[in-house]
Amino acid sequence: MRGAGPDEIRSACPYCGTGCGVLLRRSGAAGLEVRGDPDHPANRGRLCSKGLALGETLGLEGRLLAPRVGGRETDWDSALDLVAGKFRDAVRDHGPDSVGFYVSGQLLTEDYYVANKLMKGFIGSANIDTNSRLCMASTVAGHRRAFGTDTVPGTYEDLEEADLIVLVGSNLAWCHPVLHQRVLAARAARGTKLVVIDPRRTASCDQADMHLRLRAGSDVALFNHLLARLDADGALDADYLRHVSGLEETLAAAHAEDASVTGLTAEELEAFCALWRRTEKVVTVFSQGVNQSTSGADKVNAILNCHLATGRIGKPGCGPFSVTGQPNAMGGREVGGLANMLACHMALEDSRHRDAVQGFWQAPAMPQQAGLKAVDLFRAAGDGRLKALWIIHTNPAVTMPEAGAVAEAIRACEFTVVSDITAATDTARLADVLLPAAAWGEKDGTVTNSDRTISRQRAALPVPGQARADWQILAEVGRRMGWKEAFDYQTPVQIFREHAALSGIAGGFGLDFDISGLAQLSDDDYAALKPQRWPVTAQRQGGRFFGNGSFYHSDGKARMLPVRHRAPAAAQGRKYPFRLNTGRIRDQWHTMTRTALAPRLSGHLAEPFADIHPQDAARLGVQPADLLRLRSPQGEAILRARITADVQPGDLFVPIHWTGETAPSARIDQLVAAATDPVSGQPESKAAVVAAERWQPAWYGFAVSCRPMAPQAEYWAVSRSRAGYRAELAGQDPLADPEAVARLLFDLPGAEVQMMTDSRRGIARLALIQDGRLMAALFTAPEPVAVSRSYLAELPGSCADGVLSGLPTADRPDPGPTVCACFNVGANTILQAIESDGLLSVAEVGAALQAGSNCGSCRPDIADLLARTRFRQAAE
Ligand SMILES: Nc1nc2c(c(=O)[nH]1)N[C@H]1C(S)=C(S)[C@@H](COP(=O)(O)OP(=O)(O)OC[C@H]3O[C@@H](n4cnc5c(=O)[nH]c(N)nc54)[C@H](O)[C@@H]3O)O[C@H]1N2
Ligand SMILES: Nc1nc2c(c(=O)[nH]1)N[C@H]1C(S)=C(S)[C@@H](COP(=O)(O)OP(=O)(O)OC[C@H]3O[C@@H](n4cnc5c(=O)[nH]c(N)nc54)[C@H](O)[C@@H]3O)O[C@H]1N2
Ligand code: SF4
Ligand SMILES: [Mo]
Repeated sequence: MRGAGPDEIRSACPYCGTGCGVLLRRSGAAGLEVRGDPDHPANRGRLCSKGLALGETLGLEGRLLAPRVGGRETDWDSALDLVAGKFRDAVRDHGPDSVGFYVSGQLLTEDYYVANKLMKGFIGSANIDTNSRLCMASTVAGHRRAFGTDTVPGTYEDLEEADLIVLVGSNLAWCHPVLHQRVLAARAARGTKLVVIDPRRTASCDQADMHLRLRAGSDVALFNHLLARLDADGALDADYLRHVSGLEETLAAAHAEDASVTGLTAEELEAFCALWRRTEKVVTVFSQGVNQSTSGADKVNAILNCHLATGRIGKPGCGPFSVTGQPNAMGGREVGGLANMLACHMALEDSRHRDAVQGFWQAPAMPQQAGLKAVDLFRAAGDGRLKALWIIHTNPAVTMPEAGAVAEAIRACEFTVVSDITAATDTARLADVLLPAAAWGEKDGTVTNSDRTISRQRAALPVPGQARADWQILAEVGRRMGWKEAFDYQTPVQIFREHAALSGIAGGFGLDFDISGLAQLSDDDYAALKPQRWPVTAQRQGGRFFGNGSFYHSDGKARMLPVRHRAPAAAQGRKYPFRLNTGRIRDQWHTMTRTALAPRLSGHLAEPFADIHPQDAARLGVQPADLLRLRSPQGEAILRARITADVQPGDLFVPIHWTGETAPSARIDQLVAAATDPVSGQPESKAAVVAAERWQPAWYGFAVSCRPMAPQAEYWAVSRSRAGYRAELAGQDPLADPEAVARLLFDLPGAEVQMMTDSRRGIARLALIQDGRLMAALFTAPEPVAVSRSYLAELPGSCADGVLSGLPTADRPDPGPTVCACFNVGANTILQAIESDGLLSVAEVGAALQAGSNCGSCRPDIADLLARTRFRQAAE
């Protein structure tokens, strides 16, 4: 692979915590070509579908380009004076705890550092929390309980040196695709065993040797069982246990556990324990199936207990490995972005640490205790305790549990500010002031990935409109609140140096996070900074932690912690019989403000859905493509049913990505109760309870259009296609006048309407044509519309022949839903090639069609298609 060319700029991907390096080259006016950086240690040139499509998501469409107050554009001076004034007044009249910041693990370290310094050191409150509360908080709590600090002990190389990788509550194949590719490559090279622990069958199970479909929330029982078995079999590491306290109580708790709550068979449990016991090099990778739970911190400690007791930590190919979700989740932990942390892994509850940070910052006021955690922060905003709230780089009206109440709270709060790059988000719509931020590709700073590697993000595009980098906006407000010197930053490197110097003080206290070796970095050094793993001091550079058995508790030992299984907070019952699991899909990022702009990323799964088991579907009378209505005590949703045995009977799975902008009835966090882990404060996002029923509208619709649509129906979902937009619709009131619906939906007063109706079957098909070109088309029917969607989605803009049949013609075959987003290859194209060319393997499909030959994220889907055709051929 080619190294960086002279016109290429090195940066890092803004999506997941894998932290892949990218090379950016300017192309066209606002365009960037993006490829994987062959020299970056996280990815060595690889990228996944989302990283590869970055270039398609950078246009100015939908961007917030000027400050807005009360919906009106204004200049920076007015907006910033207003924000600083409101925060200053609230602090003066009601005290520092009357204001709050809610920030994001997607902020750059420099942005994050300034936000934390402003709130904790100068406003004097700890009311700054972050979406990492919904993401990493349980791991942070678990690490601190076991290690005395929040340290990820291992490195990515451990994934390649392990002989057994256990994925717990992690769909690595879709959520950290490049790491998954590294795991699969190592597996091919050395036969690494792969175990997936997940109640649901996911793409990560495709190449797994074992899939343990445990009951939701029962991970503690499983790992306690494992620990008890390891003990009974004499497989503990007595030597390493000299560095560990708490063994006896922990073993007692483990032996008392009843593993039957996992729902796994004795054979499954035995096979898993035996594999663990006989494999020296085990890495346990975990993420949201562990963290997002009311026993999240206990799940983390149950996993850490097994690694500590067997000394499988801090050595090549060994260790617990929490993979971070957001690109700078780790950086946020470093700067102390959580309401219960201080900068640089120092502890808010430790007065020596508080004094040291206060002295370093010359800070007028430091909070003495933890601030409000995310769920409580929004409750305080809703009930009037918070007088001013600033939300930066996150979309809580969609992604917080009880999202309906959170939206109400944002609306109710006297003064809310939102910094975003997108003008219309569910959260931005509720704010008093909108501040336009510079986006990825336009700004400079650093991020830290899952294995503690610090990388530079670099600007390659001009900052559009009046947008400013987040750190600049925060520093401006700090200065206007009266702290001119403390926030006198002109460039991000000044902030970076200050952060690195402060970490030296943490290092002086013997803490892990110490990058003081970078505190003297010149501007040029920062410009050229290569990816490097912390710590970075005169004595040490990167590497693993804990191999030598030295930990950060006052006795220098690690702690094993007795933990016991607790069921999820909400109990299933007659009224709410289903367990609602939520998570991610391969090609979308969170609330889709950026990924939904790339047509090829929308082609994989174009509509929100609920996975339901065939038995449950049959019981509820739900047919394929029907709509489902879900109800919880908190709210309700309507989504497409996908009938699949990937979920267990009684479980549902719904993706988190759809919003008021893309599918208002599918905002799933409206249904999720805000039950939180008592230790970490992290919400239980994966185990709400709901009722489900078939939702029978009067009509269903499918529409395509060159231009944005304005759907008005009980159910709708829009997405991007290469030719424009596509939408699913369903309405409760009988459709008296389809043409009137089309006119409203498409707003094309000049277009000629061709219509075909079949009143007996209640079907209508309309094409809107202008200058001989198809502008839009609408298909309605009393049952789910059966047309060839991926074919129709490509038609707008072309001459309109034959569109009303809804079916592909010989010269325009239907590619089917996108499987390979890199080369835009659809399911039908692949199926056809499999059949006509007799293709037998994923590699042969790649050779014939390119599909799956680039990032690899779709290889599991291709394997599925191969299996389906083989199955069909066998049955014929
Ligand atoms: N494509 C894509 N990738 C992403 C993101 C994205 O939005 N899109 N977001 C990024 C972010 S911020 C994050 S945090 C990560 C998240 O990455 P992951 O944690 O891998 O993703 P999720 O889909 O949230 O959940 C993982 C799995 O937990 C399982 N699970 C649910 N309940 C339980 C349980 O009780 N026990 C166990 N063992 N498993 C359970 C679910 O079935 C699901 O398959 O992804 C990152 N990467
Ligand atoms: N039910 C359920 N809920 C969940 C989860 C789940 O698994 N299940 N997962 C949770 C997790 S792990 C996470 S991390 C959260 C994620 O949830 P959020 O962080 O709320 O979602 P995003 O869509 O990433 O929001 C990022 C916002 O920042 C804006 N933005 C982009 N670039 C910039 C920039 O440079 N500056 C500024 N100021 N703004 C920018 C985007 O337009 C967008 O509005 O969701 C959580 N919610
Ligand atoms: S795996 Fe994909 S989303 Fe994650 S950092 Fe790499 S390219 Fe970006
Ligand atoms: Mo996350």
